Amino acid sequence: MTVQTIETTPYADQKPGTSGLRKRVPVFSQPNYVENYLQAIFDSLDGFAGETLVIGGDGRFYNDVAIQKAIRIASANGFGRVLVGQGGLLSTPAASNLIRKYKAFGGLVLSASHNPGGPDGDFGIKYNIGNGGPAPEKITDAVFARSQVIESYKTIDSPDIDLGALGRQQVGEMMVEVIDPVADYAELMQALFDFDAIRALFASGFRMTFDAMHAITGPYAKVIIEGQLGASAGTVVNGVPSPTFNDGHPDPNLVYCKDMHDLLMTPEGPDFGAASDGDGDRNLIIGKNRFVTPSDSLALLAANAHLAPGYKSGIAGIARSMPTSAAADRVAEKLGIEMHETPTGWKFFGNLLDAGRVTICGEESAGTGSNHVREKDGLWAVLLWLNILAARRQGVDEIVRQHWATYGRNYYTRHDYEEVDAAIANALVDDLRGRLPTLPGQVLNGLEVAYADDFTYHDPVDGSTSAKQGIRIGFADGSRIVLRLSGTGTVGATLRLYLERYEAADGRHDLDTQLALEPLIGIAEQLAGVKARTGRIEPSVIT
Ligand code: VG1
Ligand code: CO
Repeated sequence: MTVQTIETTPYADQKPGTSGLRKRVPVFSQPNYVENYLQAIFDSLDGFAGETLVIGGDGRFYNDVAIQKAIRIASANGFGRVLVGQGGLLSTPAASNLIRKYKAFGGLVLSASHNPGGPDGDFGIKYNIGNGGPAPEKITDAVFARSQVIESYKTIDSPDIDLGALGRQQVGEMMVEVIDPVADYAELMQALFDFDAIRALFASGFRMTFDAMHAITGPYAKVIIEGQLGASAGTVVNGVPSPTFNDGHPDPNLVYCKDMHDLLMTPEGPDFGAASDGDGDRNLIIGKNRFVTPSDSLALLAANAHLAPGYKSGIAGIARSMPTSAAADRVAEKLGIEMHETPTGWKFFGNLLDAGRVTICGEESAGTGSNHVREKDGLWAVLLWLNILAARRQGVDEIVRQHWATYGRNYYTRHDYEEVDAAIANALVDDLRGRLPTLPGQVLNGLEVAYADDFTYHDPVDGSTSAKQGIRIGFADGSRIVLRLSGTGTVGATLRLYLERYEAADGRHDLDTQLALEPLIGIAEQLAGVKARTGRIEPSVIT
């Protein structure tokens, strides 16, 4: 086996987005495309000679091909050891845990999350640093810059390793260890949650359904929920990872999990329903007759976390992404703990978690997590919910209603306009940005604009600044309109419009969400003209 230096030329489009580099498989399959990007990552890092690299993915189409390339390039660049999940599989939070637990230098997470997979579907590569979390902007910017001038990459002429066989295999000077993808993660969950109490809940007749969406969490959920917690066989559905997600869309929302939602709304249905996405970092929570919005789930988990052994001495603080509703802010206020508002994307939580300033983080896009890893964690959220249900001996609906009666309710929705012409989307955002200074003080549909800006984040830990993170328009009554462009799409542009209205603790909490937000939806259209300018009659997805 000899190390080789192969000449190459740059690809212009290797700029990482919200969560690493995401492109269609045909793009990733171009000659040297993966090799260039991996070499650009390694060229942007220092001091990894002889160190450990964790590699794993959600099992989607092209996962196996990319992993073999990554192993060769890691070996040629001087890593000492690679830890890879059996079959090339690792959920995103499990990869984060392995990096931390085995003190790896970093890791490669191969996934396009909730985007569809297959020969024409999406693929993605994300680099995580030694704390287990996504690389900060400083590194992703350097990787992009390097990818634009790359002239060669290093690899080694070695045969493919057998990803099916647990144990050690040598690749050049580097050792590859194929490990059980589930064991370390399950051990971590046992340390955080009261498994006895959850086992007793299931033994008492509590029924749940967990939809793994033919994606990565199937093996994890089967071992933990059916195996260790004793839920009946068949609780986990769609539990075998498929390279094409069975031709589905592994996005745990009310569109792609409609059947489960409908089942939970019937008397015969189970007590609790949950789902996770392609790479296992998102979660959907539905109780009997009650869908819990991700923003509410964040607030509820923060308010009740002390009921789980891992958080019994309380939480240090909460962080949420800017477009996430302010429901969690009210919990932080009551608990007298720090509250942080960060740009979209998990990488912005890393510093706050590392500094011990926050314990629980969340995003409106179905992501919640804690300081146990440095990624959002779908199964963690499900297990924390189960722990809370077991401890409180109440149903989800009752817990949610009591929460609103204590803190008030933040009605919240997100309207996505997908595959919009990029030029139209950019012009629309630029125009609105230009008019922001004129808005404060104006009264629109009876609501007074309190502030209007393009969100700039000042990281309180490292002092870095991230500008242009999304337009925020706040009203005197606490309502908000947020507009931003997605950084994860692979076709055209996706416009995300986020709408929020606060109803106090003694207000009405039983309104239909879309109706409750109708006045704000009207104002947003008046200000941004998304429908008028894109020619769309309605959003592609409403969550
Ligand atoms: C979306 C979500 C964001 C999330 C990101 C990655 O980004 O809005 O909250 O962090 O996906 O999630 P964007 O830029 O498209 O709005 V995942 O599950 O891909 O790792
Ligand atoms: Co994901």
